[in-house]
Amino acid sequence: MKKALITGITGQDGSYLAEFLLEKGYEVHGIKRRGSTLNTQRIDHIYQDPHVDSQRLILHYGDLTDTSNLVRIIKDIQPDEIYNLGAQSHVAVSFDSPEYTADVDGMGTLRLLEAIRLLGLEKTTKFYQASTSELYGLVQETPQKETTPFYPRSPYAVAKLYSYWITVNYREAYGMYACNGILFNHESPRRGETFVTRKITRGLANIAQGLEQCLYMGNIDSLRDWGHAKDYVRMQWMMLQQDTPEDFVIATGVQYSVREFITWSAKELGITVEFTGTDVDEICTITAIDGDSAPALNVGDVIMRIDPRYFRPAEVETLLGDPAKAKEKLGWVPEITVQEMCAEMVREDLKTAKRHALLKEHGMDMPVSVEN
Ligand code: NDP
Ligand code: GDR
Repeated sequence: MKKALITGITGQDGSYLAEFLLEKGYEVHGIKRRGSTLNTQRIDHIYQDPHVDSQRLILHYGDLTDTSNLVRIIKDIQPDEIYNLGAQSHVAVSFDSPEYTADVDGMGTLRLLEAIRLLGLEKTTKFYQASTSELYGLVQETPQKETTPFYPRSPYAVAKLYSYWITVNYREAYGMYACNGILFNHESPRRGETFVTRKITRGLANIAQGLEQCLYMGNIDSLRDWGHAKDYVRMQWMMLQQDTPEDFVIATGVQYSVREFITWSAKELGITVEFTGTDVDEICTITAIDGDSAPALNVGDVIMRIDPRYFRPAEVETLLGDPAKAKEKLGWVPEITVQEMCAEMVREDLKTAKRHALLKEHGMDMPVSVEN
């Protein structure tokens, strides 16, 4: 039985990858952080009781900032594959916590690679690094492909640039099977609540049910190439099944604006909207309502305003990937469109919002977190 170790198993990608590898028959190990509250919601449905035999999902406490912890875990497991998905992954937050982001997202990768080397596993353990389209930042070429020069625009992207190159370096220096997936934005109903797509689908679902008043957004002109996380974790695994390690861009090859994502999400709730005004005065107003998903709303309601607090000190305005290499060499093509994904996210968030609204109606008010 193959053994995989996933850092960041409690995150969006980690949870889908764990599911995927369990289905493939792997023994899956994951590193989880200790928190003051439980943080395993995304993997609770695949949790396996450690007291029963044949447990194939095993969690270990750990942290990418803790070298001895990582060495001990890897020594104990002797994994065939390591997927380094753990990161402080929020670009805006990286401007607030640049040093911590560098430590986890940059040095964390080095710690794992060194652990593999110190333990003499460089010829047996394959290594996947979660690289990112944020490396392109201020884009030098469109669409972006494996050979496009990098120009990172945030402490997050600069830390990930270090990880990208240290992964290439360990491959070249020590002959390790180590590779980078340069993944463009990918989302799902499990996306963290403060990334833009989920903030929109969850926010609008809450507004439709009368649990929130208005969505406050940053740069809605921003253009992204969005795919579905399920499609992207499949590719992470495929990259480690080749004869030789290589780096791949994973993207859909189509880009849309944040404004368009808001329009689709509203449509899924039966709401037609229009955007008026410019810059920080731009607003989004309801022009028609169809169906019964938005009982709390009326035509003319303003459901989005701009709040400059969500502007970034340096913005990545546009990203568009060219996945031709992944298609040609690995036969990978995304199966879920961004519009299908948006609809799925809205449906899931609406279910939750309806539950909260029902509780509220019966006097069992559970505050909805609007921190974003
Ligand atoms: P998430 O933010 O959903 O998950 C991040 C994971 O990393 C969580 O499990 C988190 O644990 C864990 N983590 C955070 N800090 C540490 C630490 N110090 N030590 C160990 N683990 C830590 O990210 P995604 O699943 O969306 O992304 C996975 C990876 O892919 C990340 O590296 C991200 O930067 C990268 N990436 C993501 C893209 C995307 O669009 N989603 C695109 C390109 C790259 P906890 O649950 O405790 O917070
Ligand atoms: P990104 O994702 O920064 O691309 O990083 P995010 O969803 O946070 O932002 C995408 C774009 O939307 C704009 N935006 C807002 N973003 C947030 N979060 N909140 C807002 O209110 C808002 N308004 C507009 C942003 O300015 C940006 O232009 C994600 C992360 O998953 C990274 O870890 C990963 O590496 C990259 O995707 C690829």
